[in-house]
Amino acid sequence: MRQAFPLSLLILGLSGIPSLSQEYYGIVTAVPVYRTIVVDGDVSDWDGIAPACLDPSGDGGLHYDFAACYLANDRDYFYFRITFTSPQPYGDYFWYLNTGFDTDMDSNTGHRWPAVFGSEFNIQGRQVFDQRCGDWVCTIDPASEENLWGTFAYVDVAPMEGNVTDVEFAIRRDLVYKNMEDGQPGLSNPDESPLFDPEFNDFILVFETEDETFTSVEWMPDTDPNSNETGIIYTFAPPPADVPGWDLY
Ligand SMILES: [Ca+2]
Ligand SMILES: [Ca+2]
Ligand SMILES: [Ca+2]
Ligand SMILES: [Ca+2]
Repeated sequence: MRQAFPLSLLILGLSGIPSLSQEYYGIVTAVPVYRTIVVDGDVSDWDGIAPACLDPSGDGGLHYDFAACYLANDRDYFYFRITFTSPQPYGDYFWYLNTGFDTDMDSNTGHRWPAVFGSEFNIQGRQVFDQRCGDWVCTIDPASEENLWGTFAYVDVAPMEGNVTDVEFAIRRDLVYKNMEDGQPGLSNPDESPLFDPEFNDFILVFETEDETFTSVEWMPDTDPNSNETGIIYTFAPPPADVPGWDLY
């Protein structure tokens, strides 16, 4: 069940002055950005887009320390970019870094994280995992290297090799919970419902990294010290208004 987000939090998020990283904690509201991004590892196409969140240095996990993230969308894709505090080996240890999506904006549904956050799906590397049942991966078949660890869809990611400061991602807005053509991985609920419900225009995402025991170490945004909440509210930006067509006259 999707819940309306408490108005007080929305007001807090909107009134925050996005100048100091200390202010990016708890629930953060991103400014919607309509832009098409090429996922090629070159971040020049993000020029002029302000960070949706900044993060302190030194609070990272085993391999990764978040510094910032950037968000955008066009008609077909949601794009995000993670910036690390220094060059870090994204493609070599991506299973220590997760991006969770709370698409019903209800922290009590989906997979409950150590923070107050309930994700319906999660992205790790190029892989997308169904978490609507509450488990880490909602599959019938046990996860294995052969069944791609429960992956049911892929996103575009670059770069996937070397030490990098920035990683670009693109996920199709029309993805559905559906088994792949080869039958993998055996989703427990392949109901073909959309990941991003077209009835709603917004969702919450969070970035997380872990230590060597896969224990959550850092979050972006940092959790609210009082409520343990975290997440960035993103609302899909509409396409730029069409220039009035002279052919109408
Ligand atoms: Ca690019
Ligand atoms: Ca950090
Ligand atoms: Ca949820
Ligand atoms: Ca952090």
